[in-house]
Amino acid sequence: MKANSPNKVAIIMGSKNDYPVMKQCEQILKRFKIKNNILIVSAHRTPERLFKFAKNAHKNYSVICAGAGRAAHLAGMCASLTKIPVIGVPIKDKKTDGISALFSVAEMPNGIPVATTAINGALNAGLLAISIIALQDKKVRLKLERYRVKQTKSVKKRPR
Ligand code: RP5
Repeated sequence: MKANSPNKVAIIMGSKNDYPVMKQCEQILKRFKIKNNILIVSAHRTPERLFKFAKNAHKNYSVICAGAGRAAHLAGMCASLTKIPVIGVPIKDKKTDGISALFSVAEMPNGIPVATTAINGALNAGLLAISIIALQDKKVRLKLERYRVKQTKSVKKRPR
């Protein structure tokens, strides 16, 4: 990562139909006041857009969160074209349960890593991006600590 890389996250998805899931990533970043840009970039339907985006990503972003369903090559292809961290979100769509997407995102060959969340795990993708940014940004680190404390306190001892 370049020293002057902006603390901005790219949220990309293969289809506008992935947005209801990827919105959770957007919302958690918003809560932490982390800038983000949301784009539709499809590995299969817009390969040239993908190439241009990923080749230039390091100039604009510090992390990429990439959600896709079915034959989900988006995160892996991005990772092959950039050195900034890529977090892949396998998405369950109308036709599939998300398992094919999970394997497509998780089963990367040695040398090109993609951090993979659970199926539809867009919120955790956002939190992981926040953790990465927190390594270099003290304000974000403190917010993350407060978020965790609040979360812990919100868990009741009994279910009723
Ligand atoms: C993937 O195929 C997309 O990420 C989406 O999850 C899935 C289906 O796309 P649509 O046909 O709904 O646009 O590339």
